[in-house]
Amino acid sequence: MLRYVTTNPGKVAEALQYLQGDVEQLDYDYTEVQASDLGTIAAHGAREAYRYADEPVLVDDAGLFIDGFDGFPGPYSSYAEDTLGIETVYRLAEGELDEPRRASFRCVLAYCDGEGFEASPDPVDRDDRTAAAARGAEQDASETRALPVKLFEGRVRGRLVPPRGDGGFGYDPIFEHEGTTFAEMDSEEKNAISHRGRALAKFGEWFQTRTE
Ligand code: ITT
Ligand code: NA
Repeated sequence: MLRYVTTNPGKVAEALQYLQGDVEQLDYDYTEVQASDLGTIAAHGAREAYRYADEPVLVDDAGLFIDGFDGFPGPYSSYAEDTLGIETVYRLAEGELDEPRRASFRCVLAYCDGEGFEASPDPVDRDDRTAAAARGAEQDASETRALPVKLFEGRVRGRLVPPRGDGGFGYDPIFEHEGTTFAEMDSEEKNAISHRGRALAKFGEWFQTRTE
């Protein structure tokens, strides 16, 4: 069973809607390494999550990249949401940037199934994340680097607007694409055009040929 690794129920709703039945959430908070690109963070997370789960995993790292802020908050989007909140992120953009306040959402999916990798023989207690993390940290670094990971990226362009809509999650209410905010779409509509939907489409295509 493929595990969609995230602590974010909003992502799960979209991934399950898209992948339909072949996937289950793994609510595992992998270490987010400090890096300026989502791919590095996701790849690292996928290796760690695979070691933890010992099952095929798909890690989803996403963020909002504001053009006029040189891509900020980007990989720090989660931190900016927790500390400032999305309304303040919008107001900062409104105060500093002229219209249209262009931005993109990006999503990188990282797949790892341990191919070419011998998993640790001792079983991982799934209820003990600290022990699992400690065990992970003890793994030899070269062995970790050898774990193959496949990346799939999706992007969507839009502009920042005052918050509208009750759907979606995160920055969706302040991100408008062709006149509609992502929070004004249901998950099917959002998936059809979103960064995550595009990444999921690429993954789905590849995964299907792989399992045929
Ligand atoms: P996991 O790492 O456990 O998956 P997270 O919510 O921390 O959950 P990210 O680090 O990828 O996930 O998220 C970065 C931020 O971007 C966070 O504040 C999310 O709410 C936001 N975000 C991610 N995808 C989004 C989307 O499709 N629409 C709006 N905001 C999104
Ligand atoms: Na995260």
